[in-house]
Amino acid sequence: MTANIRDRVLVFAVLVTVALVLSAQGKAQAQGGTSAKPAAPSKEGNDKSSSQKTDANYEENDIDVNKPGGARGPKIPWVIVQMVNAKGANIGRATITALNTGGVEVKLDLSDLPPGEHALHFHQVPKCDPPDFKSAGAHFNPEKKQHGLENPKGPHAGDMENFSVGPDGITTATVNDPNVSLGGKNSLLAHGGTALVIHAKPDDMKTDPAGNSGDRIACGIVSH
Ligand SMILES: [Cu+2]
Ligand SMILES: [Zn+2]
Repeated sequence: MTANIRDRVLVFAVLVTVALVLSAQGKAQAQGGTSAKPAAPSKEGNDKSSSQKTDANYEENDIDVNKPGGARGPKIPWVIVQMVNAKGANIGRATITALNTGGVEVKLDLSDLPPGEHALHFHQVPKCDPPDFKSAGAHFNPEKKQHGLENPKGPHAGDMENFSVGPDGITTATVNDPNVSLGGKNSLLAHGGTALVIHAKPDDMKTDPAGNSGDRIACGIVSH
């Protein structure tokens, strides 16, 4: 009988120990869960730790599509520009990427444009007030040159080749500008940024100051 009682006590003790261990684990998990759930303290903590990261801490080519102005990696900084038309309606976007060879590539993904050839420039003021977009100022020209890729006294840093829009009003054209950067010489992002402007007509590539390219029909701010 005593052996039987001792066995029962042993079994009871083991069960209590197991129960205590399980309950301790449960509490630990519950505490972990509740400390992760409240948005305020946990998120603040995350933001602090991420804001302490400098750009130098990111690996090369580490691109975060959720970061506005997204230039993270030291080698391929890029900026997305939302373009609006004269009515102030969004017509798509331009993606500006710094090229390893210098300069930038401008990839257009736009719709609702008049078919045909159009001028494309960087203008000096990061302000796009429809309908005329005069707020964007003159062509981006930090080197004080004249307008036009074919002008012997040119070009403005913001001058580019024309691009064309299909009969459907859509363009996916890519245009390069070898004379600007996203952080180096003639940076599009310095002094608050610049504006990317599309004109009604093509650029004649030589007439100062704007290549006879007509009205400004679309505009987007280039900034961080
Ligand atoms: Cu222009
Ligand atoms: Zn120009």
